[in-house]
Amino acid sequence: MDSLKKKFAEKALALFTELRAINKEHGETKLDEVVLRQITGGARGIKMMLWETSQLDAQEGIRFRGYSIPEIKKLLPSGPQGEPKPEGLFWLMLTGEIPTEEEVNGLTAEWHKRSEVPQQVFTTLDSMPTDTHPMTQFTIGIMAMQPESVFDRRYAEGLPKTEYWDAVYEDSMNLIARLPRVAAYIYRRTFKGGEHIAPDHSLDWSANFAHMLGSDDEDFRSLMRLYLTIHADHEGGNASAHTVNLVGSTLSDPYRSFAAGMNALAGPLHGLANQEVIKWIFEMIDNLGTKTPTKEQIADYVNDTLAQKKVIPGYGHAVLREPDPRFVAQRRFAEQYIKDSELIETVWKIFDVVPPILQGLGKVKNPWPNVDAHSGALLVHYGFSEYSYYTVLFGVSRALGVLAAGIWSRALGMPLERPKSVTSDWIKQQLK
Ligand code: HAX
Repeated sequence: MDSLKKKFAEKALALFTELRAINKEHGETKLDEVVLRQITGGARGIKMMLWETSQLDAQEGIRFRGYSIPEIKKLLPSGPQGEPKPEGLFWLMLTGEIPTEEEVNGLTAEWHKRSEVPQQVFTTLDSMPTDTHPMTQFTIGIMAMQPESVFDRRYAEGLPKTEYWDAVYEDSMNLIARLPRVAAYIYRRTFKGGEHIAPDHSLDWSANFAHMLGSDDEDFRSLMRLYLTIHADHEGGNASAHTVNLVGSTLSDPYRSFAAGMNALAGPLHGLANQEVIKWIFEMIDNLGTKTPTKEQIADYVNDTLAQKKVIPGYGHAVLREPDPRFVAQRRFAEQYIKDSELIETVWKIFDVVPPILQGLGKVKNPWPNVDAHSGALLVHYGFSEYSYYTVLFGVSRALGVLAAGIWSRALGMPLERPKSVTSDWIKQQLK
């Protein structure tokens, strides 16, 4: 048993026992209320699932096992330039403990050991037209690995409930180990004429991914470490995480549940917003005929977009009510590593211009930027301007959070998810 699995087993067994006792004693305790607006308004704020790996506060933003982004940047083992390694975050999400350098290096080695991608994945991807959207290729690539599922095989052999988590752990570790290779393969076949780059196992998970994408730039490696860390988890209610949780609760294996979640991430109101942001900025630049638009020009363009009944991508959030700390972390990265980028200056000007305009509409609950408002400009700076690929990067990172949470769900014996729906007639009856 690898050391992370051993540590997780101890923690999970203790929490399983504790939760059972809490449930027994307080199972009928009322913790919250639901109002009609929540039922008809996308279930905002309704508490209905357990999610151990992170929690989101509307003002403060995300905390991973209690640690904010600035705290994990300081505390997690990092690459040479100080950006945290996502391996460390995965360890933290599973154990609640900040790992040592040695534990993180051990996890990197474990993922390298498991990283061999079955040939059928490449054959399947190669059968797809190269202009297939990268997110479609990504879910196809994930599903092409499903025949390898340890959970699926062991369940068919009669896996007892108490061992579900063990098989889900194996699948999750294998998936995370292989995703960068699959994702890089999609990038190179779609945009680089199919000239693939072999993995380099002397590098950590993020730097190896950067290498297979085609960059060995030290700054880009650092960006990838930060990017893959901060996109990993955003509590359980967001569409991709919730989808993985729902599908996983049917005991569909991690390949199937993760692929389902990636189809949710591929929606423009969710993860695909990262491609929409840069597309919108490029179109603005084209329309205005300048790479250095003034704030007045940007304001006119924003108003034009709104007049066309479209949203401003990268702004707003279903939970957050302040600028997203993931946006702020990316801005800090740009300030530290990147000098004189007209595109990044434009992203910052948009940040000055958009919130008051959205506020002025009187209906937008959060006028501030979210994680997707900044990421594209950073990627373009390092030569990755193929924006239809951006959500795949998000997806590779999101695997860490949702798969860690999936291991927790099976270890805690979470049942089939099955909330209640109602009809409009039922609502009218209740209001009488
Ligand atoms: N531009 C224009 N209008 C916006 C807006 C924006 N950025 N954000 C919200 N609104 C509008 C809504 O469309 C809604 O209008 P209607 O009443 O006419 O339907 C109104 O303001 C109220 O919406 P809300 O309650 O403030 O926001 P929601 O919780 O319903 O939606 C969204 C949250 C993120 C979907 C929304 O803010 C949005 O569409 N933003 C742009 C797309 C985006 O950036 N998505 C990424 C979000 C973060 C994420 O998941 N990343 O992966």
